[in-house]
Amino acid sequence: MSHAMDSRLLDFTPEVRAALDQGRAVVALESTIITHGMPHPQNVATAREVEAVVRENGAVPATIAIIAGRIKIGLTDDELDWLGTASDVMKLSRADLPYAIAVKRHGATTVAATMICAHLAGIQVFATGGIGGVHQGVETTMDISADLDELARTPVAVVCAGAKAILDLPRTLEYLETRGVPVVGYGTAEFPAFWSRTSGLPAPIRLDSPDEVAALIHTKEALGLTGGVLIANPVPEAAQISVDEMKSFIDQAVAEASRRGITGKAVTPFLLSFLFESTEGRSLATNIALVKNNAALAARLATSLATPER
Ligand code: PSU
Ligand code: MN
Repeated sequence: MSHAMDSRLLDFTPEVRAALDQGRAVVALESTIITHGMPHPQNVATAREVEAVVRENGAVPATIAIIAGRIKIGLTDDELDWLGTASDVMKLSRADLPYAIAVKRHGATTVAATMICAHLAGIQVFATGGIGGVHQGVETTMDISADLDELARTPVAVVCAGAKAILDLPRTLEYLETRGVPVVGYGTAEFPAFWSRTSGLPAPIRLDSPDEVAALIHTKEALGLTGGVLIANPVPEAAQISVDEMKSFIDQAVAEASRRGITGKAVTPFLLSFLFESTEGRSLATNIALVKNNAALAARLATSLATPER
C-alpha cells in the first residue's frame, strides 16, 4: 500500500503492527463514540466488548485516538481506561485533526477523522455505530457532517447501522449519491435508521455476504474510483426500537437542542445523551448491540479482503 502521507505521526501497538505487516485482517474502531457518544462506564466496557467481537470474528481491532498529538493505531488497556473519563479530549473531524496534532492535544476521532487515520495506517475496514449526516433543518443551519465528504474521498469501507434517525435521512442519502459514495444495505433492501431496522427509504444497493462486499470494493479500486464504501448493517431484531416509538423521543430531542441553541460539534453528543435519558437507557442498549453487530461484520469483511482473490 502506498501513502503520500507521513507515517511518522503514527504509533502502532505491536499487535496491530504485526497484523498489518503480515497482511492479516485489521478493523479500525473510532473513539468519539467512547468520549462523546456514551456515558461512563458503558463507554469503556463497550469499547472492550467491541474489540473482543472483532477478535472472535478473525480480525485484529485497532481503536484509533489522538493522545498528546500522536495518532494511536490501537490503544493499550490503560489508554482506553484513561480515555473513558478524560475531560480534555477534543472531538476531532477532518478540520481539527491537524490542529490537535500540531499542538499535541488529546482527541477522539469521529468517523471522518478515523477514516483518515485508518487510511494512513493502511487499514481498509472500519466499524462504527452510525455515521454523521445531513441534519434536520439543514436549510437554515447548513449542518452536514464531514463524515459524508470523507466517505467521498478516503478509500475506507465503513460498516455502520445506517444513519441516526435524528438526521434528515432522505437528504443524507441524496448527498451520498451526489458525492459518488456506494451505499450498501447489508442483507436488506431498506436503508436502516440506526436504532431501527427500517427507515422507509430504499438502500441504493443490496448485498448479502462479506465476499460480495469485498468484490464491490475490489471492482471500485479496479475502476480507479476514489473514496469509501458505506455498508449499512441493520441492528439485530431483538435490540431494535421501532421508528414509530423513536420518533417522539427524537422530535423532543431535536426541539430541545434548538431551544438551547446547541450548534456545531455539540449537536450529535447532545442528542445522544438526551435520548439516553428520555428512553431510560434503551437507546444506549440498542447502540451497544448495533456497534457489536457492525464489528462482527467488519471483521468478516476484513478477512475476506485479506484473503487473496481467486
Ligand atoms: N455513532 C454513534 N455514536 C457517536 C457517533 C456515531 O453511535 O458518538 C459520532 C461519530 O464519531 C460520528 C459523529 O462521526 O458522531 C458525527 O458527529 P457530527 O454529526 O458532529 O459530524
Ligand atoms: Mn455537524
